[in-house]
Amino acid sequence: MRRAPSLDRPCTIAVEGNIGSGKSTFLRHIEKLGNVTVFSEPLEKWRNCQGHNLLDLLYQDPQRYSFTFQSYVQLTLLQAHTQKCSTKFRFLERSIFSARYCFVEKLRRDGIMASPEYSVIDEWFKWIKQEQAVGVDLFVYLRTDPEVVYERILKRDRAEERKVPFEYIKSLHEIHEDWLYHKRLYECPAPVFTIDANVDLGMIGDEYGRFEDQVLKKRV
Ligand code: DGT
Repeated sequence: MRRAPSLDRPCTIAVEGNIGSGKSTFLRHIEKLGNVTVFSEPLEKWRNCQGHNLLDLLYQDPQRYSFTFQSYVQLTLLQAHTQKCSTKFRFLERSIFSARYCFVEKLRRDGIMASPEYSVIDEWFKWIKQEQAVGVDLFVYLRTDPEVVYERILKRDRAEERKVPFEYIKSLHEIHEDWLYHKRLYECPAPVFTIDANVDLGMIGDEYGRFEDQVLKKRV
């Protein structure tokens, strides 16, 4: 059951897309427009949970640490969803929905996350969805080709991601596509605005402008 958004709740927009699709770049642009609050992905929390780099542990030993990682991802994204803000729009980098429907889904399909671990994450997720104010009004999908984001990941050379294989990125792409574009995986709890994010990130202004005209200006 979805909670009805309260009338004074800001319009909540979750920015989604494959690893390296340009979510941070998009959000840095949006932040400059003013009258918005941006909750960036809690990556630094994932890298330092009481001194533990959970992201690194996840990639080093996914069988052992995927449950640990997804538990903390779910908590930190819930914290982002429920943070108060006084602006008309608030933007989230990712959401509990993509964590569950894309990443946990991938771990389950690959048999990396054990079935009881998956069930516990899923029960938490269902409880959060029902009991907490995690409603999203719109998803922005930064749509990319897996080859393009893979190049970007190699180029940015984030230490934890050095061993991520192309196959992983490709199948995460397919899951995002099935969820947000073809809408044939789980539910999509809000409309989706798709942006072509293959364009070089330095020249993506036209795509961003289309979003501002069709979404932000219409709702002011
Ligand atoms: P951007 O700005 O589009 O380049 O975004 P990224 O790539 O900095 O951010 P994101 O969320 O796509 O990924 C950051 C890292 O965290 C990346 O190695 C994938 C990982 N990650 C994010 N969320 C989850 C999750 O729920 N589960 C798993 N297993 N990994 C996740």
